[in-house]
Amino acid sequence: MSWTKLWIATACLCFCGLCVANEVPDAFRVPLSENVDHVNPMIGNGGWDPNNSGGMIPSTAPPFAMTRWVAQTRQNYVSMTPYNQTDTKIHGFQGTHQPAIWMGESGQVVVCPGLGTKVNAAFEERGLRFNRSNEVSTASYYSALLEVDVGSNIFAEQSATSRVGHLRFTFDAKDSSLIPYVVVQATRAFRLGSSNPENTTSPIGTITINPASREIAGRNPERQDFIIGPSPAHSFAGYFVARFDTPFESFGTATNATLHEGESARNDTILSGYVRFPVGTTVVNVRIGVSYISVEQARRNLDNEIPDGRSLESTAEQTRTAWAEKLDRIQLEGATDFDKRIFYTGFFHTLQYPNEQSEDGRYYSGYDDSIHQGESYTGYSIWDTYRAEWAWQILFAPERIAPMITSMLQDFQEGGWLPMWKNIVAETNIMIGTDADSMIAEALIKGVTGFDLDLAWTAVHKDATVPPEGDATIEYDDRQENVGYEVRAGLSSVYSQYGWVADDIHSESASRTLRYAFDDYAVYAVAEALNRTEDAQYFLERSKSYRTIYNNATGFMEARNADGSWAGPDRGWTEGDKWAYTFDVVQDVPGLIDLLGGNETFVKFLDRHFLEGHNDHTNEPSHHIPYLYSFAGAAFKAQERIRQIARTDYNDTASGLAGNEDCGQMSAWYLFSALGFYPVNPSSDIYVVGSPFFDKVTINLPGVTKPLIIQAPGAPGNIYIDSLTIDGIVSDSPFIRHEQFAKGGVVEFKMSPEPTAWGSDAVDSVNPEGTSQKHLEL
Ligand SMILES: *[C@@H]1O[C@H](CO)[C@@H](O)[C@H](O)[C@H]1NC(C)=O
Ligand SMILES: *[C@@H]1O[C@H](CO)[C@@H](O)[C@H](O)[C@H]1NC(C)=O
Ligand SMILES: *[C@@H]1O[C@H](CO)[C@@H](O)[C@H](O)[C@H]1NC(C)=O
Ligand SMILES: *[C@@H]1O[C@H](CO)[C@@H](O)[C@H](O)[C@H]1NC(C)=O
Ligand SMILES: *[C@@H]1O[C@H](CO)[C@@H](O)[C@H](O)[C@H]1NC(C)=O
Ligand SMILES: *[C@@H]1O[C@H](CO)[C@@H](O)[C@H](O)[C@H]1NC(C)=O
Ligand SMILES: *[C@@H]1O[C@H](CO)[C@@H](O)[C@H](O)[C@H]1NC(C)=O
Ligand SMILES: *[C@@H]1O[C@H](CO)[C@@H](O)[C@H](O)[C@H]1NC(C)=O
Ligand SMILES: *[C@@H]1O[C@H](CO)[C@@H](O)[C@H](O)[C@H]1NC(C)=O
Ligand SMILES: *[C@H]1O[C@@H](CO)[C@H](O)[C@@H](O)[C@@H]1NC(C)=O
Repeated sequence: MSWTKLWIATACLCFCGLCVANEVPDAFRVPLSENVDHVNPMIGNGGWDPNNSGGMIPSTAPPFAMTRWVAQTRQNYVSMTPYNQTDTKIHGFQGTHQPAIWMGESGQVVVCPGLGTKVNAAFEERGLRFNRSNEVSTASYYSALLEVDVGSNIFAEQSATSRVGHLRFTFDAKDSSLIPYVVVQATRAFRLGSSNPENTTSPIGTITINPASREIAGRNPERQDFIIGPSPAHSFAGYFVARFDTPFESFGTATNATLHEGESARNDTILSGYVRFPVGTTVVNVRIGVSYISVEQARRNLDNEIPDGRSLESTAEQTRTAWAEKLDRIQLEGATDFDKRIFYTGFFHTLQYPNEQSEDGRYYSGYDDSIHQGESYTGYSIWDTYRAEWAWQILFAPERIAPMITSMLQDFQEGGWLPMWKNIVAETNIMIGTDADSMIAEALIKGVTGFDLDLAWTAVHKDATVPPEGDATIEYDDRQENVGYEVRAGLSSVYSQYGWVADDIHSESASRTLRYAFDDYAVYAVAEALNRTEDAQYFLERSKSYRTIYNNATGFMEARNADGSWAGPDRGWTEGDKWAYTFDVVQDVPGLIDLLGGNETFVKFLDRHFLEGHNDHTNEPSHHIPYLYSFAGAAFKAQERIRQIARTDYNDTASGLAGNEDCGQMSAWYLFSALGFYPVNPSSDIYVVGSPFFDKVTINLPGVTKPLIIQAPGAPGNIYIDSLTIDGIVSDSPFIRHEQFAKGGVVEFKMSPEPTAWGSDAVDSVNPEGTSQKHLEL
C-alpha cells in the first residue's frame, strides 16, 4: 500500500461516502436543483497565465455577497488569485474581497486549522496537502481533506452567507500527542506588485481573543491598489469576529511564526491569533462575521446572518436556495450536460458582482472616509460590464438595479464622480471612459425606477462636460499613480479644440475618442428619457465625433495628435488594436457602415477581420463584432461566427474561459448568445438576434407572470435562422426590442442547416411606426 493509498484508506474509514471523487453529500444538495448542480466553480480558474484565464476562484457565497470564501492555496495580490489549480497545499480559508484577478485584495481574514504538537501560524508552515480528486466545490459548499501526517487529517468544510463565513473542521488525530487548533490571521506581508516578489509591505493589524465568548476578533487595514486611485481612505480596515462553538484549551497571538503564548491582544504586522482545543476534540464549527465598519458590526453581521446553533448544513441550504432562486429561472431543453455546465456556471458568475458593501443599512465609504446610511455596492469593472453583464442583471436581478444605481449616485456625492472601476471601497481609475453613463441610460430605457433622476442627470452631465484635474498636461496612463479621478481624460481637447483626444497629450487616445462618443450617446439617451430635448440633441450630435479619427486613406480608425497628424495605426489603443476599434461604434452602426463604404464593403471588412484572425474574443472590444454582420444584411454570417466563438472560447474545464471573466461580461456574452440575442448598443432597448443554441429555453423573469419561451427546434445542429415569430407575429428583422419579450411570450425560431436570406432587411422593420429617427440609431 503506497503512502497515498494509506492516506485515502484512512480518509475512507473516517469519512465514508466522501471519498467518491467530487460527490456532493446529499445534505448539501438541499434544495434540489439540477441547475445549481451544473455549476462548476472551478471553471475560469485555470489557464497558464492571468491574461489567458478567467481569473475566477472556486468560492462559496450567495449572489452579490460582500465576502467570498475560498481555500487559499497561495498569496493573492494584483494579478494573482488566492486559489490556483496547480497548487497542492491549502494554507487556510480566506474571506476575500478581491473582486477580480486584476484588482487588489483588501481587509481579508484567513482561518486555518491545524493538528500537531506545535502551532504553525506562518503562511509558509501551516499549509496542508490536499488531493484535488476528492475535493468538493459547489456554489454553496466546499470541502477538502487536509493531510496532516500519515494517519491524521482534517476534513475541512465551508459555506458562507454574504458577510459571514461558516467553517467546520473535523479533526482525525492518530494519537493524543496531536492537539487540534485554529489560526486566524489578521495581517500579512503582501506583494506590492507582480513584478518584484521581494517588494512587500505589512500593515499593522489587531487581534483580540476572548475565551469567555469563544471569539477571536480583529482588524486588517491591508488595502492593495489604493495608490492608483484618488481616495486614500485613511481609516479603511476589514474587521472580523470569529466565534467558535468549542471552548478553548489555550490560546495566544503570533507574529508570523513566533508565538506569544497566552497573550490575548496585540497590534502588529503579520499578525494572527490561535486557539487550541482539548485533545480528542473532533468537530469544531467557526463562523466569521466580517465588516468594513467595526468589530461590533462584524459581530452583529454574524448574529444576523448565522446565529448561534445553526448547522453548516443549514447555512449551505440558505445559500443554495439563493442560487436556485436565480438559476432555476432558466430551463434548457436540447442542451447537453457539457452545455449546461458552461451555461449555469456562467449564470453563477454573472451574479457574483458587484458585491454588497452595506451592512445593516450602513456602509463605510472610502471616497470620504466615513460611514453613511444606505445600501451600497462595490466591485464592478464598468468598462467591461456595461456591455452585456448589466443587461443580464437588468433581466435577472431587477430588484438590485435601482439600489445599485443609487449606490453609484452615492459614490458621486461622496467622491464627486460616478465610478469607473470601484474596488472594495473606492475608485481605482482602471480602464477608460465613463460607461456608468450607459448603465444609467439602459436602466432608464428598460423601465427601471426607484432612483433619483435629477441626481442621475447631474452625474452623467458632469461626466460629459467636466474634464478631470490637470487635463491639459496629465497623461492619465493606465494605472498612473497619484492622480485624481481619471474620468474622461482628454475631454477638454475633444470638444473645445480638436474633436478627438490628442495622442501626444493623453494615453489610449484613440480608444478614448471612440469611448467618449459612445458615452455621449448614453448621455443623449438619459436626456431623451428625461425629456431634456435640447440636451439630447446636443449629445446626439457629439456622439458622432467618432468620425474624426477615421483615416480614409487606410480604412481604419487611428489616433491623431493635437496638430491633426495621424499618430500611427498601433498608437492610442487600450486592450485592442485598430481592427477591434474600427468596429467600436455601437451607437451608430449604420453611420459606421456608411463611413467604411457601405454594406458590401463593410461585410468584406468583417470577413477579413475574422478570416485573418483579428477577432480577439478574450477581450471585450471584440465582443459585439460578430453581431455587426446583421446590420449590413448578412445575418447568416453573424450566426456562423457566434456559434464558432461559443465553441472555441468556452468549455467546462478550469481553463474553459478563453479570456478574463471581467466581473461577468465574458459569461454574459455566452448567455445572451445562447438565448439568441445580444445588446450590441446597451444604451438602447434593442437586442441584435444571433443564433439560439438550444431547442427550447423557458425563462421565468423575476416579477413577470408569463414565461418567456424561446423555441428553436433543431438549433443544436442547425445554426441558421429561417424565420422568426414573436408572439405569433412574423419578424424579418434581426433586431428585437426589450419590450417585445420583457413581459414574457413566445419567441419562435425556425432553424435551417443552410444559410438563408432571413434578416437582410433589418433597419426598416425595427422601426415599425416608420417615424422615429431614433430607432435607426442602432
Ligand atoms: C497558476 O500557477 C501556475 C504555477 O505557478 C502559474 O504558471 C499560472 O500562471 C497560475 N495561473 C493563474 C491563472 O494565475
Ligand atoms: C496581461 O494583461 C495586462 C493587463 O491588461 C497587460 O498589462 C499585460 O501586458 C498583459 N500581458 C501579456 C503578456 O499579454
Ligand atoms: C489523489 O487521489 C487520486 C485518486 O484516489 C490518486 O490517484 C492520486 O494519486 C492522488 N494524488 C495525490 C497527489 O496524492
Ligand atoms: C515597490 O512597489 C511600490 C508600489 O508599487 C513602488 O512604488 C516601489 O518603487 C517598489 N519598489 C521596489 C524596490 O520595487
Ligand atoms: C515568516 O515565517 C516563515 C516561516 O518561518 C518564513 O519563511 C518567512 O520568511 C517569514 N516571513 C517574514 C516576512 O519574516
Ligand atoms: C492596539 O491599538 C489600539 C488603537 O491604537 C489601542 O486602543 C489598543 O490598546 C492597542 N492594543 C494593544 C494590545 O496594544
Ligand atoms: C417625459 O414625457 C413623457 C410624455 O409626455 C411622459 O410620459 C414622461 O413621464 C416624461 N418623463 C419624465 C421623466 O418626465
Ligand atoms: C474617402 O475616400 C473615398 C475614395 O478613396 C472617397 O470617395 C471619399 O470621398 C473619401 N471620403 C472622405 C470623407 O474623405
Ligand atoms: C444595408 O443593409 C441593411 C440591412 O439589410 C439595410 O437595411 C440597408 O438598407 C442597407 N443599406 C444600403 C445602402 O443598401
Ligand atoms: C478547454 O478545454 C481544455 C482541455 O481540453 C483546453 O486546454 C482549453 O484550452 C479549452 N479552453 C477553451 C477556452 O477552449
